[in-house]
Amino acid sequence: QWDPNMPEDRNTIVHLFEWKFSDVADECERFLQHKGYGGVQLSPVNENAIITDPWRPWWERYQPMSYILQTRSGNEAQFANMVARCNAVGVRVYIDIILNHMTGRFGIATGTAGSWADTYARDYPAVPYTYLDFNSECDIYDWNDIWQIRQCMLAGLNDLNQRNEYVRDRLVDFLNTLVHHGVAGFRVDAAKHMWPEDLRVIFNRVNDLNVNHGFAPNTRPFVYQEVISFSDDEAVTWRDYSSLGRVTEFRHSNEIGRVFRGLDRLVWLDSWGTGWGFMDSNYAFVFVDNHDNQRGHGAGGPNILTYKQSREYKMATAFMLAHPYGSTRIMSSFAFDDSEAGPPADSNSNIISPGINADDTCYNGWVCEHRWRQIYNMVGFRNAVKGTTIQNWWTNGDQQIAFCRGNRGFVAFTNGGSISQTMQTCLPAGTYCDVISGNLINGACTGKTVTVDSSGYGYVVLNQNEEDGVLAIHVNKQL
Ligand code: QV4
Ligand code: CA
Repeated sequence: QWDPNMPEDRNTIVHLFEWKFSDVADECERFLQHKGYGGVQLSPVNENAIITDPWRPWWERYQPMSYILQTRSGNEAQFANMVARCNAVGVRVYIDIILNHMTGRFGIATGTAGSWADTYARDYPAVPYTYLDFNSECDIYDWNDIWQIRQCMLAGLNDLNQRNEYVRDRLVDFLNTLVHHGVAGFRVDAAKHMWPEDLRVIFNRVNDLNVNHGFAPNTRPFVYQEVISFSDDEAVTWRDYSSLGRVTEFRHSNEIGRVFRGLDRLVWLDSWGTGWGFMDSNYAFVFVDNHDNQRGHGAGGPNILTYKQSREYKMATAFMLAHPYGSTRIMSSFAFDDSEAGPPADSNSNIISPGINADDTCYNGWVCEHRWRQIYNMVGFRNAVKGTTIQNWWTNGDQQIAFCRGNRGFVAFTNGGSISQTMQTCLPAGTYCDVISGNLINGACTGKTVTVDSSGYGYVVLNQNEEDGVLAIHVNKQL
């Protein structure tokens, strides 16, 4: 389904890429619930092949060995504990599920739960799967050929046959185990490489969400499917999957990067969404970057913004969260130079926990974009303006825009030149704390303020040399 099953006063999933379960649970309790985040996306939770060349790359988790819940993030007991703790504080859990394939082909593989597989023979005794459960041993070389995309091996990964009832049963059992533990939905890896009619059968057999974890009876899992497509003329597009759940909108990621890199003008953002060729908002799952394109995998490219371009990245993220288009996700990365490198780990290759600084940011190699003030405060903004539309769109005709979200929030952006003028904020009279330049702490704003008169007008100052080219105020942060 298309609804993420979050509490009413929450929004946005944060992808805690490669985090350990125990750290995720702590983060739900100590941070995410307080900032209004609605959920976390985890890295794949089922057993993966241990890759040693290169040494323990992040992408080893996309090579399943079995459906045993044991990875470098933790085991089944730790998983169950984490989901329960997050649900208890209203933060939902979404799992990255790999239904399309098993491992690559490199001889005998050993998994993170100790399982064994013969990858050339396609023998995975820990499931068990044999060669009978897979599609052809062809490579995808023609990306205009629907049959190849679905029936051949993506990146040389042994391609499961989802038409096979035995395979369907194994996949449904796996998903039902996750539902039993209290997850709220799934990120469907490589959905483009599976037939929608097979996915429909599989999803329909998954149980309703677990009422013991606070879900209403008959609630279906949220589904967001990874389909990379940039044109509706491609062989496979979002339209093939939107009846099953949401679909990743990679054009959003590419275009928002292009705009905030200054390669397009903010004035054109008035038609953001379908006006830019994107899929309908009700189907769209959006993000500024993801774990692939931030490092040149998947649909990477020069436009993609990451934490490495922090000013532009924060501005793009603020725009995404201020705009009503789509269901939103924030990437939370570990720092990397090498695009293959795995997460911060000790000398025994155990993942190490993020350290937390006094100013909420992270250390130990974790970037924690979701803990940047400008980002988490815009999650709060999105909660405050829920259900409203854009109104009073203003622009200087070039690289400056501002708009209201109903009478609940107001935001201004500059990607060139300073703003200093009276504007219609649509807000009730009062003094508001700009949640980009500061925080409202004990009734005082540590950043800029905007005083709004009884007609909704306020004097907005946003200089081009400020740390961030954004100003955002909303009804929940009034002095
Ligand atoms: C290598 C050769 C192949 C050869 C094969 C032989 O490159 O030509 O056939 O060996 O065995 C890794 C390596 C890759 C290696 C492969 C198999 O990078 O070089 O092939 O393993 O051993 C991630 C990484 C991939 C990685 C994969 C599995 O991005 O590099 O492959 O994990 O470890 C398309 C799809 C889209 C996909 C995207 C990356 O439409 O669905 O490519 N995105 C998702 C995930 C992504 C993940 C996968 C799919 C696969 O977001 O993270 O790939 O689960 O756009
Ligand atoms: Ca396939």
